[in-house]
Amino acid sequence: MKLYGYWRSSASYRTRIALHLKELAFDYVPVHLVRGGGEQKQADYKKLNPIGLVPTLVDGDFTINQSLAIIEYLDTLHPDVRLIPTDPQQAAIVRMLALDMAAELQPITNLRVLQYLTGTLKVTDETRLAWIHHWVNTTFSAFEQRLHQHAGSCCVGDTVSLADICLVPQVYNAKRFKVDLSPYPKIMAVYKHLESLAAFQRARPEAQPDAEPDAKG
Ligand SMILES: N[C@@H](CCC(=O)N[C@@H](CS)C(=O)NCC(=O)O)C(=O)O
Repeated sequence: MKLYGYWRSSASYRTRIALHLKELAFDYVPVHLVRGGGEQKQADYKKLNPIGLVPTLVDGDFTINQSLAIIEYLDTLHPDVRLIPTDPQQAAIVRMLALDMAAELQPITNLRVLQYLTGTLKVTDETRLAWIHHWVNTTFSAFEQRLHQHAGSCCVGDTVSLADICLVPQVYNAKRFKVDLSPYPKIMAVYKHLESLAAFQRARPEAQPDAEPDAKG
């Protein structure tokens, strides 16, 4: 399998975590999201993903985009380590938490949205940062409450699931943009536990071959 991604992309990060949890071998193909205006927008890459976003998974002659679709595909093919529970209610809770991160928060803090804010709408860097902080805090406040209802050491009980896979990259981003995370002790306790797991460590942005030198470690 081949995974086209970018070290700091949260959707790529999710997919890498899933692949490592399932111990599936893959070749990682970096797509630089900034250099030259963004390789994701070039015609060659758009043959793989017309939306011009990473990640893309290529499995033999099958090509698929959208990290959640990729992860569900892997979960169906390789169910030994289940990322979405079989119990319908538990599965719905896992998907609800995953979508809080992947559908409500990530898209409005994505690179192209931020570039539109500063490039086209000419907002200042300070306003752009205020936008990020506002949406992280709005989503994390609700998520913190959800975790009080559902979490153990992981987002849902003590079993790693798609919810955890979606949470970790958003906490990484929040830290990157220096959001104060002290109001979210439950999120941070779950994050700390997940960070200690080998699959999450292998998937970390800094551990990827395309990580920028000063970020490696
Ligand atoms: N819903 C998509 C989101 C993909 C996405 O937003 N990818 C970002 C990186 S996390 C990207 O490629 N951004 C490039 C850009 O905004 O131009 C998924 O889960 O795969």
